[in-house]
Amino acid sequence: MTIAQLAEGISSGKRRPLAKAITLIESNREDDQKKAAELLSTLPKRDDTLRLGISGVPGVGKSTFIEALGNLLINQGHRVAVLAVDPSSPTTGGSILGDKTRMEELSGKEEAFIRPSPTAGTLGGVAKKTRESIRLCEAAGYDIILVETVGVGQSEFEVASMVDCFLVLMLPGAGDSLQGIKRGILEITDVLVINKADGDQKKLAEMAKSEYKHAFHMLAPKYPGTEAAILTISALQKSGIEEVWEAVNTFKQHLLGNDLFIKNRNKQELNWFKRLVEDELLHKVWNQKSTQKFVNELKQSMLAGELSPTEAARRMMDEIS
Ligand SMILES: Nc1nc2c(ncn2[C@@H]2O[C@H](COP(=O)(O)OP(=O)(O)OP(=O)(O)O)[C@@H](O)[C@H]2O)c(=O)[nH]1
Ligand SMILES: [Mg+2]
Repeated sequence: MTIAQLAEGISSGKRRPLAKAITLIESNREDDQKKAAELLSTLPKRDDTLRLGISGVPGVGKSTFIEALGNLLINQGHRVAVLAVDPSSPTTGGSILGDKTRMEELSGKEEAFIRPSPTAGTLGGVAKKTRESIRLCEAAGYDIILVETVGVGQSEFEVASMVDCFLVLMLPGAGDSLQGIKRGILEITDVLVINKADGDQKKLAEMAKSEYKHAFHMLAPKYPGTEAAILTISALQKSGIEEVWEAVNTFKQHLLGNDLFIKNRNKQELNWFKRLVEDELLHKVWNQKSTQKFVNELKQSMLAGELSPTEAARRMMDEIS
């Protein structure tokens, strides 16, 4: 299949070519990477979509929530893609979307596209593929892209930097230990959802809600004029899901109304470009054959106490510039 045929297949909205294209961009082979770049450049860029990040600790109910929200959106006429950024190593085997059983109804629907994350490599590598997969899904006519990530380590920050709206799922009772929640997470959160607000956890969830509210008041808002929305839901009982979607939309309208939506996407794109260049540059600097000998000499001199790191860095810069 040629790239043009693949692009045509994607644009026609078929799932098979889309899946094939994602496999192509996930490949690390150089010729595949070239083809992937060509493919991406032939596909149109869309700004009428919504990229929603969904994060939360293992077991908080991400899959159950995505099943409920995804079905609601499809019933409203949307087409929904679910992608994952999974920082877990292949040895621990924690694949985020491995539990497709929790998304049984959604994964059977024609209007849904669910893609498990690639085998974990470096986080930056997985994130790179996810960014490109978002573009492919949009070109294939999916207007809502859910990017799921497990709330451990750096992955939330990666995901927050590639979506329009960042939603965090929390457990009731977690409010007791607000200190335990990384302040940085609240700073990047647009919508905070306390899940499992059912049965005897209902009261606990309401308490957590007011604690989070208080915590947000102590922070500078992510965007001027808006406050993070805080809601309680039960993903299992499918209650409160519509309200979450309303909160996401209110947030999106705020961005659109203040000309921030596109600005934000542009900013994300330029930041990503900058990071790619920096990564490549660093890789080149440390791995280029011609500088290896020089670097080794500098290291020797430093260890022998003949050269300070500052002076060594200065010489290194002179050498490569
Ligand atoms: N009581 C209650 N249980 C829930 C709710 N949502 C999910 N659960 C249960 O919590 C467990 C974990 O749910 P998942 O949806 O698999 O959670 P997850 O965040 O996707 O978990 P990982 O994929 O392991 O990160 C399951 O047993 C669900 O049935 C809820 O709203 N209320
Ligand atoms: Mg899950």
